[in-house]
Amino acid sequence: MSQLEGKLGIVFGVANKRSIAWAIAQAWHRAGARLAFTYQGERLKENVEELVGTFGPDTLLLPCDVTKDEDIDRVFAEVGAKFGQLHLLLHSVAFAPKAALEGEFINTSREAFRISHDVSAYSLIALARGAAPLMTAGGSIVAMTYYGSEKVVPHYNVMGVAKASLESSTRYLAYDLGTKKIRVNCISAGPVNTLAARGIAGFTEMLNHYEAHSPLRRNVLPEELGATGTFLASDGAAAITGQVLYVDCGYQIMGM
Ligand code: NAD
Ligand code: 0WE
Repeated sequence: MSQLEGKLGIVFGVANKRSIAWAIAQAWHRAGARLAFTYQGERLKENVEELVGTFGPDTLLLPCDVTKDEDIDRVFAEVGAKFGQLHLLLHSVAFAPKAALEGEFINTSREAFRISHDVSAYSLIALARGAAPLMTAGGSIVAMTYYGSEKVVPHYNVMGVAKASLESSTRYLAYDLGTKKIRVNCISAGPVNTLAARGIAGFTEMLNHYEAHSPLRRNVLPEELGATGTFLASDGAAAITGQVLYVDCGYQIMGM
């Protein structure tokens, strides 16, 4: 019951109670981990404060825009001061300008490409570099990805290309950090109705499509992403690194 007893972790990407990051954070917390959290900016502060408060009044909560090196530096300085060490890091952050997810991929602007890759892929490298010096007893870094990285999902567009970069970065980071016993893996989730999904035209149809065509004939539940996140963070996954684990009710195996 206490797979993560004594582990110290940091979570990036909680926006509200529907966030995948919140589902995984709750699972990590229930498994015994002590967690710090970051939020993107003032707009989300109150929301995240309220959620994180349920883990106790002294839960470390810091602002962090992952496109700002100074924010990242400050976060790891403060986590180092408070925890002294770190075992777990969750990367559950993605963003592409809305217009890039609406039109055709061929019209992706240089700026939309840059922003998508900076927020959704480069940030994993920067966060891993910040966390590694604190992961002195080894660690587990988990990032969230999606199938649109390997197959064309209409309108996912530049986010698919950024997720391909995130998954490849996971492998290169796993190689660099392996000697320090730090593992780096991705969870590729099937569609989940979160803030990031809500604005997407046709998202309900996508949920229906997975329900009709995935081997398990249903959609993934947030608590199932939490359970996989806990497994990857645990010593049961001690020999697993550089992988993309599909938690999608089997959808990814289908050819038709
Ligand atoms: P969400 O909106 O709850 O989470 C996205 C998070 O990214 C938010 O907390 C937001 O504040 C953060 N973020 C965006 N730009 C940022 C920046 N510059 N600095 C710091 N934080 C920033 O939505 P979610 O669906 O929980 O998404 C979490 C992750 O899961 C993303 O990587 C997403 O690609 C991935 N994912 C989502 C689904 C899905 O269907 N919802 C499926 C597979 C993978
Ligand atoms: O990774 C994602 C979505 C990430 C995302 C969502 C938004 C919406 C609001 C990134 N940037 C933005 N920018 C915004 O302005 N998913 C896996 C969910 C998702 O998004 C899709 C999907 C799926 C699935 C977009 C098109 C098609 C399918």
